[in-house]
Amino acid sequence: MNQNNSNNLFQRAQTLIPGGVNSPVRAFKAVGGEPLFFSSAKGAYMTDVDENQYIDLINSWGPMILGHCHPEIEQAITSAVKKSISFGAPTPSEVEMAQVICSMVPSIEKVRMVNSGTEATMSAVRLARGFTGKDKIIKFEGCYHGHGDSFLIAAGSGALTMGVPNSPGVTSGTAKDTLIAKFNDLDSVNQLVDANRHQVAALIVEPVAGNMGCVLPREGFLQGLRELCTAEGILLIFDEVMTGFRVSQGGAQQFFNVYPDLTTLGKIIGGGMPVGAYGGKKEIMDYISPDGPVYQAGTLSGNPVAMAAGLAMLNHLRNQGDGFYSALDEITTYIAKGIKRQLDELGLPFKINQLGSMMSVFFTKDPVYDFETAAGSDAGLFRQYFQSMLSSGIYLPPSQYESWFISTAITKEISDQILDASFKGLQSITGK
Ligand code: KE4
Repeated sequence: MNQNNSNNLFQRAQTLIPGGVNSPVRAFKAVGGEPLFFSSAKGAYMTDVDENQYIDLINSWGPMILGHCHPEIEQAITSAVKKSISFGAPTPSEVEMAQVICSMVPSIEKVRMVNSGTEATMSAVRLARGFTGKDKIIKFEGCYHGHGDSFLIAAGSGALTMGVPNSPGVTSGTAKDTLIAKFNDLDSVNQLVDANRHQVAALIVEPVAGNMGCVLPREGFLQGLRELCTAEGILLIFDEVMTGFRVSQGGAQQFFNVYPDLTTLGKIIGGGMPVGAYGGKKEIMDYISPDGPVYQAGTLSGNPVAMAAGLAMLNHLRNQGDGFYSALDEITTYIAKGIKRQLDELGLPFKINQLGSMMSVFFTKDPVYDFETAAGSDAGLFRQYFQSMLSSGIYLPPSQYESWFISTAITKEISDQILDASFKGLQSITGK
């Protein structure tokens, strides 16, 4: 495929932007080659600056669950922007957005809007520390909660992809207050709690991990965290930036019937615009300024154009009912089963993890249930698979440590194109 314009843009971008990208994972470092620059997108497709068209299985890392430029989202943005772009003052759309989020996410009684998932998780942890008066937090190896200092210890996603799960620049003073447990391992959490009794403010977890590739919670794991946190006076934070409105209308907490004290949200709630949020029990949320002492603020928080996009998205999801999520699960299962058949036939080692419209293909013979088993997969094989799919016009996440995201724009016909490209690529890799 001709990539000349992308390559020229990348050369220029690297003289102006660190690594030529505004988020590291976009740089294709883990899969080789140079990143593509895109000019337009519609439905299941994105078109790059060389007029190559791709079926998109990243969907902006989750937000585009309805596919690109859905008419309802587009309409909401264009009509909102005719009235105002930003006030920096309260607006009706923020009240409506808070109402919709509180009505859809079971554990949220009050919610504060911010501008990214990172802001949401940073704020939720500060709130937990302020509310409990305790300093330490527990996170899980391989989970990613944005680039806040407290989280860049054993972090997943781009931090892992770039080989810096423990980022320079995070002070030892900060790092000492972040304790690392193993995903799906309740004993590892108990050991940390025992060794840091009465010092742990919060435990933050991706209820379905998406940042070491897609890794599901084992039966009883989330419930076990809930019971442990309740018993120990530790606030349980579900980081649902990725899973919120993705795995069910009420997110992973509704899907698994386990309810946290605080929830962080992002991605889908902005409909593609920069939006994050954190919310939870009234008694905790009332600890946030201006009613409470814990400070958090934002110039563009609740921006009216972003709220319009987010409201259009959430109202669409709310009006769809459960059939919406079972249809997404069905098409994702169709793709996963098709790739499974191909890998079985060609004799490659693999595990496919999937929940609803999140999935990952790991090239390993062992089950993948935490960071260590995810890291045991063959990244070189993934790299070949990624490049073969890209050359066939299928745009996968450029890292083994990312989840694929299926949108409602992916029809059965498009799924068959994905499977054809997959089989062609796997045959070229295996020479069969
Ligand atoms: P943002 O600050 O990127 O909006 O959200 C951070 C975040 C928080 N929590 C979870 C569970 C997340 O998955 C994320 C961000 N996800 C990555 C994709 N794995 C964003 C892509 C990127 O970093 O470019």
